[in-house]
Amino acid sequence: MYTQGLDQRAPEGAAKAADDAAALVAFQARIDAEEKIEPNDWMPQGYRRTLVRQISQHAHSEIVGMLPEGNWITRAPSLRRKMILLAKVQDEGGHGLYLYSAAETLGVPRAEMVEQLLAGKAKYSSIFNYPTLTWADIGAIGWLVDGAAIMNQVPLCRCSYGPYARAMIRICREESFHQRQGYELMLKLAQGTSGQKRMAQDALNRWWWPSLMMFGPSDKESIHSSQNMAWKIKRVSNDDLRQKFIDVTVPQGHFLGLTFPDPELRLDEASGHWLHGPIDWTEFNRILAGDGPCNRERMAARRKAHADGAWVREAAAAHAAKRANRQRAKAAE
Ligand code: BYC
Repeated sequence: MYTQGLDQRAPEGAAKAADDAAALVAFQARIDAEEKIEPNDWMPQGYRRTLVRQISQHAHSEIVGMLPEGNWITRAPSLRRKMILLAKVQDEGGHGLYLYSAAETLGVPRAEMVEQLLAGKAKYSSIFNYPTLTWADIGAIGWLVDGAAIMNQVPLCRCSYGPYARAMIRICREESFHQRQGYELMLKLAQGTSGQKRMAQDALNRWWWPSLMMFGPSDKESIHSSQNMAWKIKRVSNDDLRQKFIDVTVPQGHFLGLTFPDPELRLDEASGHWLHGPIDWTEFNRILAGDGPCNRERMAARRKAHADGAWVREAAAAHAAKRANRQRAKAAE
């Protein structure tokens, strides 16, 4: 949306000269002074690339993330629950749009980002490659997945890149409602019949470990963390955010009367932290490589939705061209 205003004539000699040491020092000084970087400001190519990577992955996650929950809209147990779920899934679509717009300010058209996703070249969050088997999964996703998302995304409201930081403020407000509706759903089930409680426990058993993986590899294995943190794109490390999430979520689970599928989970009195057992990074890596329980199904659904929506995009483009022509003709009168 802002791409027309961007000066993208840098490549060759100019970009090389621009990326010189003095410019880098001045750029880092702006970051250190907590100034926001805006689309037309000079930025190192690596900063631009990192933001495009992260924001587009984030946008794809929101869009692919509509699928597991969308699966339950027609089977929600009451009209109230159906309305809540519809609104939530629609919110996720909106988050995708804000994020694609934020990424476009860096000079990459949305169509190109979508193409990368559909070609299997772009990542999206590992969490959306798990199936939603029962209604309790909708509660578990709101409570755990949106809970983990908020923990990761609140610090992004202070990201050094202005358009991303501003998009995140609105997204976080909506995610907070999502988390609460998920917890309320889990509470209802946990206080319900023994069958409902079993369903809630089963959903927690299946979603707990994948939720912890959402924060990304351990700090030791995270390739981008140190540069991202120096640029203040990322404010808190993967492991620290994961620990914060565990510390907040475990007491919530105990309040529900549920148990966590981790025999090593225990409160360390000295630090006040809940210590957890080892995370199965083999499973995480398999999902990132495209071989999770639902990777193929998710991509097939996105490709079909994209193909089915081609006529809408064509109609919208034709309408926009017609309006622009009309406005031009009017201006020329
Ligand atoms: N899944 O060096 P690292 C939502 C990748 S949607 C897949 O630590 P970084 C919601 C990582 O991209 C929530 N890939 O990277 C929607 C990198 O790969 P590349 C989505 C992952 O960037 C609907 C490599 O592993 N949230 O809330 O410093 C319904 C090395 O990692 C994952 C965001 O996208 C993963 N879990 O840190 C409900 C937040 N973890 O690019 C809810 C924005 C890591 O080198 N993103 N990878 O090929 C971030 O905060 C950061 O990008 C990450 C990773 C913490 C995810």
